[in-house]
Amino acid sequence: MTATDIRRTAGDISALADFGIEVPSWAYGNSGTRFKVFATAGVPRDPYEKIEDAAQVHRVTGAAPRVSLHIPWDRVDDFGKLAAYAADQGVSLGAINSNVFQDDDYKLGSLTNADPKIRAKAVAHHVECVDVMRATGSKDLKLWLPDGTNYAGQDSIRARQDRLADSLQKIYAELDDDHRLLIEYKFFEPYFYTTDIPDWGTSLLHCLALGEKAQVVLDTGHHAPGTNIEFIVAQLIRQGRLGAFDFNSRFYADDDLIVGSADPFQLFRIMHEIVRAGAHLPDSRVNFMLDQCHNIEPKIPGQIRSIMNVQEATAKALLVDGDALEAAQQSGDVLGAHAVLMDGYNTDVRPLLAELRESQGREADPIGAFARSGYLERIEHERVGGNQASWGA
Ligand code: LRH
Ligand code: MN
Ligand code: MN
Repeated sequence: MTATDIRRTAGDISALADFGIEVPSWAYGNSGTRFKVFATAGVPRDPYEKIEDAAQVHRVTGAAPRVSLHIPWDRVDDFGKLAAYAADQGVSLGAINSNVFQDDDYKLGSLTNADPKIRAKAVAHHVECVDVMRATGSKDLKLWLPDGTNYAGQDSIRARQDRLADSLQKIYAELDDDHRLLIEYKFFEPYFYTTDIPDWGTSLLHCLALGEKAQVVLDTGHHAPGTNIEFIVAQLIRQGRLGAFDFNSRFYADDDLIVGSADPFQLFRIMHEIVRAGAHLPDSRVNFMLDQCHNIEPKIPGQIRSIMNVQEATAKALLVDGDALEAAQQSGDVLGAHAVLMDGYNTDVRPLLAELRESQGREADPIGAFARSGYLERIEHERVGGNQASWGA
């Protein structure tokens, strides 16, 4: 998208009609920390019920058309059948997330392990995930690597990077032409003396070595407090390597609370970089995903709120007057440029979003629409014995 195109869209939020946000299957199950997992009535008992819940979020928002799966949490016998069920529910299956953090064999690392047999096992898990993608029609394989070390001298930092590069190459070689390998980074947890992919630079270096189908995932919760995330967004866009977001905010143990809940301005600043670059448009292929759990709040409304927060931040970013901003920036008008940005942020976009939903035949208020649907009461009654669907499953 050129600067002229961006100017034409200023003041117009219609681009939001095609702006989809992917929801995670694990948001609907019980979750918590290693200290406590809270139980909630009516949580899904299997991946089918997770998809049914996710479909409710799309029904009332019109903005959550895909569901990410986590393997093995969402393993089923027939993934084609699961994809068909999703289609019946009005959604599709999105990114396939691998999991190398719940197996004793991976105590000293998975793709980085010094033992070639364990590395081969971790690579084979990703090959299984690629097979799942072929069955579901998913295009993105998402890898978060928990590997790292606890003690100085425990393992060679460089050798671990070499082993990782080698394992990643083997996984990359399995991808189909239209597949992508999305590599996530996280600066902490669980190992924290060294983390093997702690930052966007490390992720990007591996992506550059692999090829164009490898792109970086930016999980908003995976940074040190005070990090300027929008700078990272801008830099990855420049390199054509921003593959996806995991949206959340980092105020509960791991990182997984409702995005934009404590710092909506940060979310706006991120979406401003996205909109300025045209990366919100479907052909940019940036996958905007939520990676969240809802521990003390109701889960489906928690997801709906999250979708609304992303929509509000994006709408405000779309309202920033690109012409005025560029003119102020070019002329060195520091306060003028800042004021243009703040005008976008300070606009109440809720009526515009309500109008958009009504124009799509939906209720203006998605939270109210869900509450009135009776869905929550039904699942609380019908689903007995729902499982912990993420950590420790
Ligand atoms: C790791 C992470 C990663 C996992 C998800 C459950 O903290 O962000 O994306 O797959 O949480
Ligand atoms: Mn994540
Ligand atoms: Mn995380």
